[in-house]
Amino acid sequence: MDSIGEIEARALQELSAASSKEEIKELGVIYLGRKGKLTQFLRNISSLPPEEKPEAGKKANILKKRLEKEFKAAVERMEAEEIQYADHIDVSLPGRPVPIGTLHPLTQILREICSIFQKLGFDIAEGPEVESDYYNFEALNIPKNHPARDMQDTFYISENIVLRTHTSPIQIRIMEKRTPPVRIVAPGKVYRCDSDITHTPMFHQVEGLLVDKKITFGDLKGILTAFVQQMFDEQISLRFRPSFFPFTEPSAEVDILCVMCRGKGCRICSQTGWLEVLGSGMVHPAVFENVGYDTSKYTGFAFGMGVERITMLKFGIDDIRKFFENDYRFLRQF
Ligand code: 2NL
Repeated sequence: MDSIGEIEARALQELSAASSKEEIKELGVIYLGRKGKLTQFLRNISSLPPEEKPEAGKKANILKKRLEKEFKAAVERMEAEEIQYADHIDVSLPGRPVPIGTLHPLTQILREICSIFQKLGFDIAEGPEVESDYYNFEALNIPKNHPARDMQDTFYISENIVLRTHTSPIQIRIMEKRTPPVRIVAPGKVYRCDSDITHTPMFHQVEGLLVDKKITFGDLKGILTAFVQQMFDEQISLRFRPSFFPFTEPSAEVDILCVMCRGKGCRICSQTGWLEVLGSGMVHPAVFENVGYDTSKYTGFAFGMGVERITMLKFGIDDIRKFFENDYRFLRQF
């Protein structure tokens, strides 16, 4: 049988050579386990000559305590080291996949609208969201008593400063700077003091303007028909329905045959069989006069559409507020 001194020397030497928690645990079994060397030694004490028993028992118990302590300390040192190395990068590991996002459905449709008009020869124009009363209303022939100017409908910053209620001011600013021909689309955020299932205080609009010599209502019909066919479907039925805007005369609303019921009448189209997609008209001479265009030389048409409305029709979305809740489960579907 090994002497207690030999067991001690071997155990400590093997412990100092151990390089993992697992090895240390194995040593624990070899020395302190049920059939371990030290356990065995303690069991064999009974067979020693009586005068050696007390001394051997005492030494063996001291060593048992010491080894237990040393093994425990060694495991703790290993664990501390593991934590220390935990933030070292293992370049051989495969990378964690980063989920790929999608463009917001409104961004997708806004870009698609702009892209169709760019192919038809229009340039993109942008402008400020905080506007003067002049650019937002006055220049557009919207009279002082018009309901759109009411505090109930428009966000006022001060008496003469508003959040733009449409992107028309962009077009006024461009016309002030350039002489015809002008062919632009003006996309952007607009603001109205309104909130329910079909209205949000901020929404998106794309307006368009074409001014040149000899522009007629026929040009308006041609361009807007081409747009609607590319946006929805080549075979779509559409109609131009008389309407009114202070900044166009004559004015027309463009409707498409209801995508849900194909004209039969349903909840989506309020039983009319038709869905309104944009507003349009020949630019009112008063607007041209405000920007210094000669109305005997130039005519033009303009139009405007709500991006949320077009997106809801395209993707079959029934509640405008879903666009702004930023619920990824909703947004990732498009
Ligand atoms: C709609 C209708 C429209 C315009 C916008 C416009 C701009 C200028 C001059 C004349 Cl600078 N008109 N814009 C014209 C007709 C309709 O928008 O339903 N928008 C959502």
